[in-house]
Amino acid sequence: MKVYLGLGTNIGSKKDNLTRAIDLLSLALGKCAALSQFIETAPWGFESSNTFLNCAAAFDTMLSPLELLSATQHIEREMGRTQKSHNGIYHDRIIDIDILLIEDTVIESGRLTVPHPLMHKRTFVLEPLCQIAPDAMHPAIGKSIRELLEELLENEPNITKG
Ligand code: PH2
Ligand code: MG
Ligand code: MG
Repeated sequence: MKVYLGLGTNIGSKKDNLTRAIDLLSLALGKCAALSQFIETAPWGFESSNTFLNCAAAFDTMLSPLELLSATQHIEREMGRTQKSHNGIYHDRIIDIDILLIEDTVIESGRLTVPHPLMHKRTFVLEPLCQIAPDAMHPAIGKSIRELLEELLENEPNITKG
């Protein structure tokens, strides 16, 4: 099935970090079916002097949602990620891999929430995702990625980054 992931990094060699993560994800998940541009964004939700590089990617995978979560977390650790975000407290990171969409699946379990609960509020997620999947539907909100991005930009016309 097709899954959409959001990737972000704001320390180290950011371009290399995203490229390495995509390579490792292809090995663990299956073929990378689409990759957005890498876009520079301002830190959202926390203060840092390190800007982000974000992208979105689609993979064709046979993994179950929880296997997918384990694989992404394993790659984050393998690449040297130490601190995880908790209760909206964010930290600088070498790599963050977030599960955005898994086809039209809706999951709310202790370990995993899909679609990603904040994706529709974040231009750093929707902009790259819209490059590769403008017509993909958010199964809980019932709107396409393009519609969600347009709404977000209308509501926050001055915020083009982050
Ligand atoms: N990720 C966060 C919090 N804030 N800001 C930007 N620009 N890019 C991110 O990937 C990002 C963020 C939580 O994971
Ligand atoms: Mg994240
Ligand atoms: Mg994360």
